[in-house]
Amino acid sequence: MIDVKDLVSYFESRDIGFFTGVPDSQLSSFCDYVEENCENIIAANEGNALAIATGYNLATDRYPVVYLQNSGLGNIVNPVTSLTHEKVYSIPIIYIIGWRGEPGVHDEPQHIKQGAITPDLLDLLDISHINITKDSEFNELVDAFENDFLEKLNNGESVAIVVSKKAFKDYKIKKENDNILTREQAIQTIVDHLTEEDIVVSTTGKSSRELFEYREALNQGHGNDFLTVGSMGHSSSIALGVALNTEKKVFCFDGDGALLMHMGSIALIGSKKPENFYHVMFNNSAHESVGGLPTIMNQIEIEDLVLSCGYYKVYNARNLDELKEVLPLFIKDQGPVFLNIDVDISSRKDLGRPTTTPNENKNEFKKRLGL
Ligand SMILES: Cc1ncc(C[n+]2csc(CCOP(=O)(O)OP(=O)(O)O)c2C)c(N)n1
Repeated sequence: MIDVKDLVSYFESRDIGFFTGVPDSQLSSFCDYVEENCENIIAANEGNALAIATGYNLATDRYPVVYLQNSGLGNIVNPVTSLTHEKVYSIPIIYIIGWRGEPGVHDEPQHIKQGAITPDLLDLLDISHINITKDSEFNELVDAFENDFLEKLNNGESVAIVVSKKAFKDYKIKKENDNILTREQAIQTIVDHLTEEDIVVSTTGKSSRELFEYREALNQGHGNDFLTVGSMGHSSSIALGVALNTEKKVFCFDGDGALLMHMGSIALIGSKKPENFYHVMFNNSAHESVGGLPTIMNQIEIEDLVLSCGYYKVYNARNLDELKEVLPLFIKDQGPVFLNIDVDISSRKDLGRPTTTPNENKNEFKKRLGL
């Protein structure tokens, strides 16, 4: 196991002190530590982080650190191949990558393919990498940098530390906001107001897990719900594609981190104006599902943002009473409309995961749409 404090101290001894990325549960000790102690920018998406890191390097000549879950590798492929690669601008980057779906380690379906191709993908991108596991010693990492990586960085190449489960010692900072409603209460309250006809497209992380568990508890089946278990940030675009092709009401259950990740989608929804589109955002201004580090959503005037994109109306709820009051109005309104629900940064410790496969869910969902 590696103490994140030792790793960051080592970086500092080599004049490496700028961090940017998207939080990951497997990297939570590292992410918490740099958030508390270092210059750190939590980016909207991983490509965004890489671009910020590039600007930092251009302006300082120092090596930036970009951290991400391996799901985010897809978001960096374009800026790696067309911006930072040696064949383009040769920007040296140190990546810290959480390895979900590592072969031989049990994980969820959305991580399996990306987990299997992670080392090969890094090879294809010409990013040298070292894997650290719970058995790794700090010295191995230092040796890799001293004997190999620092020289590569000096030549404009990029390097990566690929982090297996439990490779970092625990380090945790407290995260809370002033909200009182839980995301799970909000999800259950909305589901209670939906009809058998209404469709839900839910976002990546615990929102989809909470929705799945509530449908289980109600014995309603899962055919009305498309769970966007991977592809963070895309649930609203999936919902748009569905809404434009069905007469049913389509509810997107979004997270603030997910909405920020691909915020262009709300401009598209606002311009296409599907009248059956109901966008709900569970707003904790945090990436709760992966440890609770902040997003910048609480610095945004959501109403101005969404209305300027072309939505007709924005509703707000800060507690259960307000939610119960606005829900009937929201659901009766003509879309696209938006409901911002302020929720706390918490989830149940014993929250389960979908017990049916993504393909089973997809087939049920399509059947419900009449296919
Ligand atoms: C492209 C990509 N990057 C990162 C992740 C890891 N990840 C899963 S859920 C999540 C946080 C989601 O935050 P938000 O949308 O605000 O929802 P919350 O968990 O707070 O309800 C992250 C970063 C991912 N699945 N995919």
